[in-house]
Amino acid sequence: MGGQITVNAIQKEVISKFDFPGEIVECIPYGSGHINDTYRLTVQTSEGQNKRFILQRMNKSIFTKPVELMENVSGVTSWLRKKIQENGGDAERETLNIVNDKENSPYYVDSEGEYWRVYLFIEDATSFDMVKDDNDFYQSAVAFGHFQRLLADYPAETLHETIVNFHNTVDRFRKFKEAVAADSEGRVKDVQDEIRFVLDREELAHNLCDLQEQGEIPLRVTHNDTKLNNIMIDDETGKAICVIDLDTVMPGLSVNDFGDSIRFGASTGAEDEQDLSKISCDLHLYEVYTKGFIEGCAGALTDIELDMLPMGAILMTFECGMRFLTDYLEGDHYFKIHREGHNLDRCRTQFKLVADMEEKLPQMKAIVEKYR
Ligand code: ADP
Ligand code: GN1
Ligand code: MG
Repeated sequence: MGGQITVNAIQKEVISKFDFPGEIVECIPYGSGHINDTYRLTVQTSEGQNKRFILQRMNKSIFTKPVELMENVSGVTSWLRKKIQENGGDAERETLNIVNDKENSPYYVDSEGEYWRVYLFIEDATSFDMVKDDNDFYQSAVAFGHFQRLLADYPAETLHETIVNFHNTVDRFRKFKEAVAADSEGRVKDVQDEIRFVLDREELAHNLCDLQEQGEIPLRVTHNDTKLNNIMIDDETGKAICVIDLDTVMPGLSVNDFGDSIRFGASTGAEDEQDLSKISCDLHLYEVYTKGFIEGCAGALTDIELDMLPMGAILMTFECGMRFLTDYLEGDHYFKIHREGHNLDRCRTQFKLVADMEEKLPQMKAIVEKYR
């Protein structure tokens, strides 16, 4: 193993269980995901070429059934690979590629019982934490819409529900109230305004769940975590080439996939911005995404889905803010934090966005009308 890297004993063990094509010369923490521990590995081949890989320790306390999760990822990536090849695409860059371990398993369980996986690194492409130009955002919208279309006939009954009730906003509301009642960290007294913001919106929390229960809105195979940094944009062409982070691909609502992208990408500030005066929903970016998503879905969306797109944006933002606040109240066990109060900062940006979108709802609806 090369001298420039420091890997701990467990990482050394894990790396030794995969057949990398040379010597490991670098292993660094990578990306800004909130859930898994992600590393970028660089391997030098005997010809002196560098090859890179993503090494991830899956978050077992969140994804409690990692074997089932990897069954989903294997199934979905094989399905996508076939479709990409049929369309003459490059399956090494346009979907995630799992690298099996030496025993031909898609994951390795280390001596401490943690689950690891390796993906080919998607080269010459970037995952962004903020929209840098309209085209990137438009392309990501087309790609997320297209992703849903590619999976439209996927046998949904074979997918495991990797996180039960993941976007069940009513259930999230219930869990939030439990966290407030328990007040395990004594933080309730400091966040009265934020708690009130949630409690005032109990009816809102029901909106899409009720439609789903009544069978008014279809369950589809969706991504469920469509933030901008879960898509790779080609450095040269500016096209969104690959949808990544497939851990939550499950039956879900297309409006939630739309909404989660708006929540993250159409905000004028970062998800954890502390200066709330910088946070609002940029209606221009909202329009850019709406156009791209409707095009990417290519006629697959029903009238009710189209009607509910703006509500999806409000609800995903509300739900996410509520999840950040719940985690803050429970002591920050779920989302990775990098500073004191990080989840509270994240919650506040989400609620600022919700309030702004509530005001802008008529304009958001009018924009959907323009493209349907
Ligand atoms: P998390 O669930 O923690 O968000 P992700 O699977 O999204 O984990 O990975 C975190 C980050 O690592 C991504 O946002 C992206 O920047 C990078 N990443 C993940 N997979 C790849 C890949 N195959 N090629 C290049 N970068 C990747
Ligand atoms: C998490 O894994 P990542 O960082 O792409 C979370 C999403 C949240 C998002 C908020 C499995 O996404 O649901 O919307 O953080 N993923 C999981 O940024 O909970
Ligand atoms: Mg991610």
